[in-house]
Amino acid sequence: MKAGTIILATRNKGKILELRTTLAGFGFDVQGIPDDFPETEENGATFEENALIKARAAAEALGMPAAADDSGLEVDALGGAPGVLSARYSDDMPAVEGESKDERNNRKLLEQLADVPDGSRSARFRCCMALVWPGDEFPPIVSSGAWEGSILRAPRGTNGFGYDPLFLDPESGLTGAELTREQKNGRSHRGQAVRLMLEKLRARMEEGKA
Ligand code: ITT
Repeated sequence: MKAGTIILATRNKGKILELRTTLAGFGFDVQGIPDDFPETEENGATFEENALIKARAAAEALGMPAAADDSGLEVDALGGAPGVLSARYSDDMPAVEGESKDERNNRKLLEQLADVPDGSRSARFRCCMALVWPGDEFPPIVSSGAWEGSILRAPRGTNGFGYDPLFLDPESGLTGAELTREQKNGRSHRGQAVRLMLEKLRARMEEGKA
């Protein structure tokens, strides 16, 4: 396979913004999934299973290589929750009018951690990426990344998406939502995973096996 067209199998606009530049820089023509593409049920037990489920569904339906990311936040004081359920974390809470899903997730996280002292709020973002080809000629490429940090008591910043305003990067002292997109990509779980995926793909292409 040459670095041709690749489907980015996600509906999350934040992920698309972060991944598109890196993939385009590698020479890919990046396409999203069509608006009417059916929702894929993410019933895997791990980030890797869910990334493979999403990428495989798009690759087979659209007949093109597809990359998907499954990611989430693991909070130590919550035993690793919300983990693979990060996107659906606050689905059990009534929505406040005008509140986005990300805002509701963040509100629940702050409520759950209200009594947890500052020194015990460690957390990490994890991301698993899968690149899948249609058919069974080429095996999938899977890569992952992790970004260590801690959870603040109030949101800071307006960049990024999801839990970024509450996630403090210890090296910079800034939240995921205060870092620029380039700074976040340089250190984030997703930045690590996509760079590793591209390294593995480059090695495959050099062997003539992709
Ligand atoms: P797709 O399945 O369509 O890709 P999604 O948003 O449902 O979109 P996931 O199932 O992978 O994606 O859920 C990821 C959850 O973790 C979601 O709530 C995100 O907001 C959060 N998350 C993942 N990466 C993040 C990041 O870099 N910054 C902040 N939050 C992040």
